[in-house]
Amino acid sequence: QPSSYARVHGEVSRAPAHWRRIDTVAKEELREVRYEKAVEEGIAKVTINRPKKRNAFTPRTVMEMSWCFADAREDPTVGVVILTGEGPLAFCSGGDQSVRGAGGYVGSDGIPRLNVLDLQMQIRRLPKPVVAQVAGYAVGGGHILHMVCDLTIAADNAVFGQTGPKVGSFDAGYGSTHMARLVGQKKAREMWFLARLYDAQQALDMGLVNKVVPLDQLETETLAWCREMLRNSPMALRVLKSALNAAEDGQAGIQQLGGDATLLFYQSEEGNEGRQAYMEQRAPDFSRFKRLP
Ligand code: S0N
Repeated sequence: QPSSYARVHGEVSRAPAHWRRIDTVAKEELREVRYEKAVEEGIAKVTINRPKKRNAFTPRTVMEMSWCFADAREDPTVGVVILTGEGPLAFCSGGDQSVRGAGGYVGSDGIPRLNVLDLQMQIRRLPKPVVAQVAGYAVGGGHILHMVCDLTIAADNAVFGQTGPKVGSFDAGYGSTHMARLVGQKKAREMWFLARLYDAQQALDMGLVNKVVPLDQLETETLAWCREMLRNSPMALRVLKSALNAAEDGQAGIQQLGGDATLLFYQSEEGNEGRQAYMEQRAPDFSRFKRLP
């Protein structure tokens, strides 16, 4: 006896799907982003390259950044990633308002997207430090991108702020909640509700950035911070990033931290005893491993 829903809508088809096999996923060229590596040092640099638009991002820009961050994650020679904007005038001015439509930012395929939200999570989950190198404006969605980076080095000409309430947008995710963790609830509400802009010194004073330097020393200073981190234990940095994320990110944060625990366990003798025993079809012998307090 079909349900009343099935009587109205018909039965859901149980026919086999017509699968079309896809053997390659095309590697795309970078048009709106520049990607570089200091290979000998283990530093990757992602540069938003739309200076005429103050490095505003389109869905395409965001996709290109995402491909670069994926590469930096997968490349075991990369230890630190820098995110920056082309030129001295802007780090990033947020979503490109000229391609904003109903439902998001519209790319050449005509599909509206808010894919910068995925990029924010990608940067946050990348198990290597990501450093924002900020000259000029970091506003709107561009301000959020620097906030989700692990560290921010700012030039003395940097300007920070949210413009959303002025242009009819907002970020109620990390853009609000992570900001409040960085600068406190009152200041976060001020930044969002009044949509003012703040200079580099003000940003430093409220804990939004780690260091302010003259514009002509920005890259030198950023590189020095990267090199200092690269001297330290990559696993220690990885687990610390996960732990600091986990305090904010709920189950997703625990999953990241848990993944790091698994990674470490797989590298241990104790973890390998289980695998070895399975492969040798014998009972595992965990008796030699201490139960530490
Ligand atoms: C950055 C500002 C303050 C720079 O002023 P300045 O130096 O006087 O330059 P302008 O003459 O204003 O700009 C130069 C040229 O660049 C164009 N341009 C600049 N910014 C943008 C932009 N964001 N979109 C499109 N074009 C931009 C100017 O039009 C000018 O072009 P020409 O030369 O042809 O006249 C100043 O430019 C400024 O205030 N810009 C706008 C800042 C802004 O409001 N950004 C958008 C804020 N909103 C978002 O970012 C939402 C983002 C988003 O995707 C999102 C959505 C939902 C949930 C989350 C998010 C998220 O981001 O996380």
